[in-house]
Amino acid sequence: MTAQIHPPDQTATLIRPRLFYSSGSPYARICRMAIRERELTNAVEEIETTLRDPQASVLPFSPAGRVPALTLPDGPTLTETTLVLGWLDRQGEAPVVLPVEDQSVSAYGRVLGLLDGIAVWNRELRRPVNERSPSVIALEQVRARRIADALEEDIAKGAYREMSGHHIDAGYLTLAAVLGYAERRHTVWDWRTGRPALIDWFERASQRPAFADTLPPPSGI
Ligand SMILES: N[C@@H](CCC(=O)N[C@@H](CS)C(=O)NCC(=O)O)C(=O)O
Repeated sequence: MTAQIHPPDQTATLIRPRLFYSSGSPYARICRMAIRERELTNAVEEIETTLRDPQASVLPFSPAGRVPALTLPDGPTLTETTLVLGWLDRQGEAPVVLPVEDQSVSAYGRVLGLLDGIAVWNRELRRPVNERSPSVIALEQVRARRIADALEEDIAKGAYREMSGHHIDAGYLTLAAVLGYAERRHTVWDWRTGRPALIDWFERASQRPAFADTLPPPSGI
């Protein structure tokens, strides 16, 4: 079904920005958690779309057909998680989530690198068995282990922590999204063994309402 962007009985000023998402997407979840953390739930409408589907409701707005995609009332559609977070940061009064300080920018990039790798690994596992690439899977397993080991040290040293006022940044949101994804949609990855700091971090992050409100459905992988 195609989403209608200009209902005839509404003026453009009444139409809210629309965030296309899928419930299983960790990238879209980063933005959905940011919307909740920054108290923008009334300002942005969330629309679920299918993916990899010629009928997907996001496709008329973004030829990439990926989520997140944020369609603005005056026309353009923003894609790519970091760019969508940048737009969300320009709304409302709450502290921004995109970091500017070098250490925090580095921390955000590190977990994005983990998420990108897990996404590739997961995509392989969704293929028919005879179409999977063992070498791609092996590479991504090693990458994930390497990054998770680094994160274990980072967290023990105090990275990815809440800031004053319980505010969190994009690195925090992305780490919550990637571990949340591993928990329910990529359980083949045993990220817990030997990583007590990461386990403890995830337990605390899971208690945030924005996390609990955006849980992805289990995928069986
Ligand atoms: N680089 C993009 C990645 C987004 C992405 O890959 N989203 C996945 C869902 S987790 C998607 O829409 N996949 C559909 C497809 O590949 O056609 C971002 O940062 O937002």
